[in-house]
Amino acid sequence: MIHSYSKATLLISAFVVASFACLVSCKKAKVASPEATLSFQSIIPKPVTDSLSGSAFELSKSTKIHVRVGAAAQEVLAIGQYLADRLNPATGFNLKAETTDKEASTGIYIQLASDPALGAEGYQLTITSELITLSANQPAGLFYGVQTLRQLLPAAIESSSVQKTSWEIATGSIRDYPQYAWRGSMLDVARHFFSVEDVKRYIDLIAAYKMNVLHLHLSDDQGWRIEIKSWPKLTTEGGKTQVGGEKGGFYTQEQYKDIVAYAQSRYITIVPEIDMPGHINSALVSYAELNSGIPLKMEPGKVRPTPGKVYTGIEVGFSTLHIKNERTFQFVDDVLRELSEITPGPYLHIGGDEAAVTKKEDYIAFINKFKEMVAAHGKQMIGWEEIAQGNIDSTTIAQYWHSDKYAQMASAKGAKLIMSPSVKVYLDMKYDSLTKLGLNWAAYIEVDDSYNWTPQTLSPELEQKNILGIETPLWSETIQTMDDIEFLLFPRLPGIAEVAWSPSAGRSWDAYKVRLGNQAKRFKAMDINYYRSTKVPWVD
Ligand code: TNX
Repeated sequence: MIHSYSKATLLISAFVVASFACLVSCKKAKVASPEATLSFQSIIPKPVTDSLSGSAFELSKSTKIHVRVGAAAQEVLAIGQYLADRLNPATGFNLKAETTDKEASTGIYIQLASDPALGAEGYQLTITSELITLSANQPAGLFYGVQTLRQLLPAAIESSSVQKTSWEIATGSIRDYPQYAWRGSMLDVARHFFSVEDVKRYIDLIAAYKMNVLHLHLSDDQGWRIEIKSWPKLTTEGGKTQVGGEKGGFYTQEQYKDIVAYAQSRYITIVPEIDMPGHINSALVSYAELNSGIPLKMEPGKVRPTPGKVYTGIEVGFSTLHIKNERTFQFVDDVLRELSEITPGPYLHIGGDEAAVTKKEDYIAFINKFKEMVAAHGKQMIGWEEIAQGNIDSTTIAQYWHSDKYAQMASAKGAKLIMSPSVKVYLDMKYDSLTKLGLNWAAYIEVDDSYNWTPQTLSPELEQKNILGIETPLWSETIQTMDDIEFLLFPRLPGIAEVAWSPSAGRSWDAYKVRLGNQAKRFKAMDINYYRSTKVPWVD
C-alpha cells in the first residue's frame, strides 16, 4: 500500500512538472472546428487515402509560403505563387511565395521530393498545427496538392473580395494520385463561339478538379474558329456566324497561344480538333475550290444548309471533303502544319465522326492519310471512335462516344481509348425533361447518372491497358454564355473528375452526394451558376 502510494505521488508530481513546463513553452494546438473537419472530409475528387489528426492549422497574414529550391525551381516557385494568388483576394493577406534552401518548420512548405509510389501527378500533404508540407515527384503533383489545399480551407477562400473568417485547415495527412492519366473535358467553340476569357474560366474550373486535358472543338459545319494563315478565309468567311445566325468569331493564332500558355500554367494540355472529313461545311463555303459537287445531304424535315453559306442549324452529317479533289490534301496538310506549330502538346484531333455522306472506302482512305500527315508533323492522331475503321494502331487514340463495336475494333488494333460515353458524360444532355438548355438524343443525365459508372466496366471486352481515361464533352448547339456553360457543367463535372481521378473500389453515390452537397458554399463563392439537383443534399 505504502509502496503504491509513493508511485502515484511520483506520477502526479511528474505530471505537474510537465504541465508547468508546457505552460511556459508549448502553444496549445487548436482543436479543428467542425467546418474545417467537414471540408477535409468533403474533398472532390476523393483522395486515395486521408486521415484527420484533430487539430487545426491557421492561415494568417504572417504565414510564409516557402518553396524549396532545387530541380525545376522556377516552376515550383510559380506554383507557390499560384497558391498565394488563390489565397490573397479572400484573405486580403498579400502572401508571396519565397524560396528557401532548407526545410521549413512553420507555414506552408512546398517541395519536390522523390516518392516513386506517387507517380507523375500524385502528391502528399502533411498538415500539423504549425506546418503544412506539400511534396510531390513532379510539379504537376504539387499543382494538384494546391487544388486540395483550396478545398481544405473554408469555402469563403474562393471569394473575390475580402472575407472575415478564420482561415482554418484541419490537421492530418493526405496521399493522393490519379487512377487515369487522361482526365479531360471538351468544349465546342464551333457551334457557338466563346471568348478567350470564357475559355480561361473554363480552364480554371476544370483545373480545380484536377483535370489535365482541354480538347477544343475548333471547327464544324457552323463555324471555323482558328486562324490559319495560309487559308485566311476559313475564319474571315467560315467564322462569321454561329448556330442561330448570330455573329460568330475565331481565335487568332496569338490568342490561341495565349490560351495554350494559360492552360499549361494549370497543367492542362490543349488538344485542338479540326473535324474532318465530315462536319466541314464552314471550310467548303470559305473556299469554293474545296467543293467537289458532292451535294450537302440533309434528311427531310431538318433545317437545310444553303449552298455557299455557313450553316446555322444544328443537324449533323451532311457535308464532306472530296477525296479526289486535288486541293483537299493541300488544305488538310496546311491546316495540320499550322496547328502543330502553335500546339506544344503531342496531339492533333482530326474528328472523323458522323461522316455520313463520305463513301466508306473514301472515309477509310481519309483516315489513313490523316494519320500519316499528323505523324509527319510530329504529332499523335486522335479521332472519334469511327476512325477504328481505318488503319489505326498503337500510335492512335480513338475517342469512344457510343459504339462498343468501334471501341472494340480500335482496342483490338492496339489503339488507346478515351472514354466519352454519351449516355454518361455528354454534358450537353439535359438533366431531365424540364431542363431548358441542352439536347436529349443520348439520354437525360442527372448528376447521379454521370457519377455512377466506371471506364473499367463500361464496355467489358476492351483491353483495360488501352484505356487512357475519361473526357467529358460539352457540345454547344444550345448554349451561348458562360452562365449556360456552368449550368451544364455543374454539378456533373466534379463527379466525372472523381470517376477519372479516384480509385473505383468502394465508390458510392450515397457517400459522394453528401460531399457534393457540402460544395454548395464553394460553388457560390466561385460564382458558379449550377443546377440545384434535388438528388443532392445541398448545404448552404
Ligand atoms: C454528336 S458525338 C456529335 C456532335 C454533336 C453532338 C450533340 C460526336 C462525335 N458528334 O457533332 O454536337 O452529338 O450532342
